[in-house]
Amino acid sequence: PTVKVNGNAIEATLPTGESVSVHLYGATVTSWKLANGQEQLFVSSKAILDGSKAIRGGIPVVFPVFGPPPPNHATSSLPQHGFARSQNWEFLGKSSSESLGKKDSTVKLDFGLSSSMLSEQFRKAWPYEFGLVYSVILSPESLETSIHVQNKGSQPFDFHVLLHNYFKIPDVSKIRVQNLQSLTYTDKTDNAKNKQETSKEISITGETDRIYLDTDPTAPVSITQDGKALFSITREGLNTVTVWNPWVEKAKGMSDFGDEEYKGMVCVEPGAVKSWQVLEGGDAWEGTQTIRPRL
Ligand code: TA6
Repeated sequence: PTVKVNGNAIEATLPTGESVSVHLYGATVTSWKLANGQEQLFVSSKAILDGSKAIRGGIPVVFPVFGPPPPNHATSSLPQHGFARSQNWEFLGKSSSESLGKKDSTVKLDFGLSSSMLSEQFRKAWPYEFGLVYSVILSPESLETSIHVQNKGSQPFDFHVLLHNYFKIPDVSKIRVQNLQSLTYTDKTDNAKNKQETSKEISITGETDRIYLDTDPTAPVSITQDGKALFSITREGLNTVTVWNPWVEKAKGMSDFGDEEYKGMVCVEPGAVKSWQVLEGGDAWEGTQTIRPRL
């Protein structure tokens, strides 16, 4: 694999042609291309990449809180979705390994964010000693991203984590999201009411913002078109899956998102956001997603 630094992004290309690009701002994966050069992730044409706002697209890392922080909580004065996606991470290095017996066929990029790197504002808002290591692993068969959370202090802290995948799709009216049937979900477009998913596949016909709870992480959640999987996601340690499309009105309301762009994207976001993960001082926690593209 070749790995190069391009401004504040790290780019890796496999001998087989696949490539990935990771912005140090938020350790946000902003591009994942298959060997045929086809881009798999959606990044808005109006995304802000100068570090003044979370990148609208790719795979933002959400930590330590998902959504608007609750009142009377350690995260209360953090911005929506926490600080991880809005801080510069450091590139810790690369390693390559083999997959399916082929030497050097995959590449792993590691990124770090620790409490000492936080802005004064965020450190004051959430004064815990922590260390995050985010690994991005590219192979010809998949893109895997994994977040390792370490509590480096003596006090326990609680957190959410979520990998906010923006998938690039040809036409939102033609895709379905499969394998969430019979799960309970929180419907953010309907006063956060909890509902049962009765259909075998979900179509997107309007603003959609649902947090599926207690998923079987080994059951692939798939985004399909005409019965073929465009993406399949399995997880470890991430037992919620959020499905989001802003649709017309919310798209118009986002300055870093084109009015029509909702038609070419869908977010399917593995996370651990049903309840607070509690991490005792000195302990660590890890969550991983593996995304398999249409091959
Ligand atoms: O993806 C779920 C969600 O929480 C939506 O409710 C919407 O707010 C989205 O995240 C984007 O949030 P952002 O803060 O990036 O505009």
